[in-house]
Amino acid sequence: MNPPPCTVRRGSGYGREVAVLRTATDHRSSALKFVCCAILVGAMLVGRSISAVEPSTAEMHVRLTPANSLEMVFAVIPAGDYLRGFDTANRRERDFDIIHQYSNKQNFKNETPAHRTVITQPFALGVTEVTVGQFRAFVRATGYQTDAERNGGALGCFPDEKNYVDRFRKAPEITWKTPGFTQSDAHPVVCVSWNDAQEFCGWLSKKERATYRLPSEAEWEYACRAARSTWYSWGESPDEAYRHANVADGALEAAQPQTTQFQRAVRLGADDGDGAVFTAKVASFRPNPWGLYDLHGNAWEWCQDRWSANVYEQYFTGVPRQERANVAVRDPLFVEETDQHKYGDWRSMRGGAWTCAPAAVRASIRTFAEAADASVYTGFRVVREMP
Ligand SMILES: [Ca+2]
Repeated sequence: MNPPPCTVRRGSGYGREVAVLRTATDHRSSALKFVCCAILVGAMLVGRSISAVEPSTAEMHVRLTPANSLEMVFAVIPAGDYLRGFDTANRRERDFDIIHQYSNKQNFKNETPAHRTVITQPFALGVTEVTVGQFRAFVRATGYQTDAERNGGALGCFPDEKNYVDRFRKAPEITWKTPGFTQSDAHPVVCVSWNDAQEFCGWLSKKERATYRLPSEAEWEYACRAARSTWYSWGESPDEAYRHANVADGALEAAQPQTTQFQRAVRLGADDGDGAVFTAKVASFRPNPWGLYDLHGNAWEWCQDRWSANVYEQYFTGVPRQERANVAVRDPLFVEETDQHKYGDWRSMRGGAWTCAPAAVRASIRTFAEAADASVYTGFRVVREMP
């Protein structure tokens, strides 16, 4: 059902992996295959120039599926490879100021080192986050009660609290039905836990006679980037965020003064922003180059992985500096229980939310919460496995 546990290939294995991968993708034209092979051979001859194979992924054809019984549409994401994480190699210090005036390399530690990641199987990813209406269909069919409904509510947003920290606190009245702000059936469901997402996927899998699950972190970032290695799938500029994503903007600041106090990347005037104070209806903004909406912003999205802050560093443990460029990770999915998991089943989330500055909706940003936690800024989208 899920991708196999993470495996790491080192040394010259990278080139062979890519060669197999290209052969396995049979939907591309013969001409393109020829170009890929030529690039690959060329890369091997000159000493494995990883960047040389990157453009081929951008050319991949991404098709959309017909809607399923919940009106969910999926983008069929081809197998391929990409550079996962935050690539510091070509960054200058002033680049960090573009994102956030107080940022430095330490702020990005759990996103580094960037590493070549190979996705060996195509998968279908929901073009939008799961909506309130879709989650309601699940609840109506099953009578399911979410973790928040059973355990004292979700983390809500209380703008009247003077202390910024207290503005986000757990309250029994905060649930996916009543998150504290108005939502239609077309908004992303929030206040749902990782456990709730698992239950939704299990129900949908039986209903549709297909396998639905959360994406791995690696699949999520691969789809988000759509073959781009920039901060965002639209490029490097946070100034363009308002056209592509629902982030903490002027609308939020106008409605809740001081809520955006950590938001210094873009203008916050009353007329500046994406227009959404809280969640926005899914697909309200521009899709990424592979036709996926709201991967940046709107709601944090649960991923299948257990959380590990230093999992990227572990891939490079013991690898000599001169061989670091050869590290390639194949279908990573982190499932180990580390010392941190003594205190809870911590799970990864990606993409940022309506509460986040553009700095926190970058493709490589990572965070986590406990599997039973639910909040007004967290939802999910699902993968449908390919037959
Ligand atoms: Ca917004």
